[in-house]
Amino acid sequence: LDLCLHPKPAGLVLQYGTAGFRTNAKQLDHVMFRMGLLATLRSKKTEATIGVMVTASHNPEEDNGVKLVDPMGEMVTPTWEGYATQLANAEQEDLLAALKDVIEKEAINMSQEANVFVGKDTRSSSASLSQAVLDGVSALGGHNYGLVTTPQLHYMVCCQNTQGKYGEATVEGYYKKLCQAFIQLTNNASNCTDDQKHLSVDGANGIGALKVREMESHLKKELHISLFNDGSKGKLNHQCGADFVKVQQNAPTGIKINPGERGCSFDGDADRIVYYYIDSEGQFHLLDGDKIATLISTFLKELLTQAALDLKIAVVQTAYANGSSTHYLEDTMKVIVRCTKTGVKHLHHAAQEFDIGVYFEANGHGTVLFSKAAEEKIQQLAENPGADDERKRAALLLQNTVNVINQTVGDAISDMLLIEAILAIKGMTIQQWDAIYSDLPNRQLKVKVSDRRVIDTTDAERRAVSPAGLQEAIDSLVKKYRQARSFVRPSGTEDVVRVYAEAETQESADDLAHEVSLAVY
Ligand code: 16G
Ligand code: ZN
Repeated sequence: LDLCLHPKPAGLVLQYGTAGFRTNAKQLDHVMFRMGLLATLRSKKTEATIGVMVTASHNPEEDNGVKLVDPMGEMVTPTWEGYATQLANAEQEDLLAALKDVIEKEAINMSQEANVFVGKDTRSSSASLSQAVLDGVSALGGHNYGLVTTPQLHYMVCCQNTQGKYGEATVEGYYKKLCQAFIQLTNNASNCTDDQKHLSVDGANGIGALKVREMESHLKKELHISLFNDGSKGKLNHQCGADFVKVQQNAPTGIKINPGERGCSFDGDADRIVYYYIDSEGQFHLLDGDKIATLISTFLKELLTQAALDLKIAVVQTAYANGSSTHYLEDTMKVIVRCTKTGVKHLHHAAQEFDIGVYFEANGHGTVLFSKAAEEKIQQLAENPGADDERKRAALLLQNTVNVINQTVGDAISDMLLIEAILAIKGMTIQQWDAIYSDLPNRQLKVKVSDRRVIDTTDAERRAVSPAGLQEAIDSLVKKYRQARSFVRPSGTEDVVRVYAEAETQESADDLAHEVSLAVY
């Protein structure tokens, strides 16, 4: 193995952040090579298959990034995030020492075999960068999946390490499992018309679009998808995709959608999804991660009641969750709600503590986790010949729900199939779904400061502990408005401080956000 391949530009320092490494693609060649090396070590250490995904998600086409996937398809553990940063930043002459350091600290048996799955998105830089990863995967066991969505790679890593119990570790296997479960679910929606089976999908000109095309034949016409921004002409994430729609609160360009019809947008690596419709007055309505979490948890809770299964269900959110969603979930739905720091790994971890943990970030990243015990109880009931019909029907629906969900990570394709199935089964329109609760008006702002790290937060980022006086200032501003809430936090992906405010009216939310951003300086 030649460590001089893919040399590092001297002095360049990057950080393995919430979303792995992510920056302009030109700066990433050496990082990719070194992540190939690190993934090999991680594989030897865990004696399992490790994933490496080359993507920069919703970032512009010029950027790229890389993320490691641990054996059960989850985000790599924090200690190894630290190793990733150390390896990426070691100057060329120190690389060998940095590698040896990891090997020693983790007592890695270098004669152990390694196996690494590599995937990439559709960015123009992804081909050469994923090749750099493969160059670093010194092990013979490296497997290149080529173009896949981020959640597909997570899924296949999990399948591989559970000896196929979670499914077959191929893209075909993924479509088969999810679509079969989807079709079983929609069999319970017999009076669903063809009109109701129609959905417009904005693929963000990314990998998700390619994969929806690949999947379509498996859907057996149970879902009619009109695909827009399929990558044939437009630029990745440019004026389209889930992040654009969420931030702009507007429809993506390039989509054609009639008043009242459902549309959804994926992000650039298809691990986020948001829904929307345009009403007869031309007004745009967004159904974000909070609305999705509410729909899914309501559905699950109803099924648990019908099945008379005593399983504890919780919804995990972040501080960005709209206050109305939290109220609705706690007060009307009576489910447990937890709040964690921003970033998928925090939500995922919190959701693992319940029988059924539904987690969603407002930006549309989320999934549902079922404990082993919960899956077993559901299965027992579904297969129990003596159970009464209503209970059994509910258990079968729960079983197919488990199978349509990608539990390794938030997945736009899987979430879309689940949402479409729920709407079909409940005979619910997107307007009815939207009307479950009304969002409080809100505003997000970014503030440039000289050093964003001076802001330190607690209570799942809802309160600032430093600099001194900031939280008191926010508290007194919030008191001026009705139903108001506001918080600030340093971004984990950009050199800015983010400000969030919500209040009874849009004007109040805007004013509050503005005033709080002045207090941040
Ligand atoms: C990353 C996170 C996402 C989070 C966002 C926050 C993962 C896979 N992705 O994209 O969950 O919402 O960062 O960005 O964890 P911010 O720190 O800049 O607000
Ligand atoms: Zn993404």
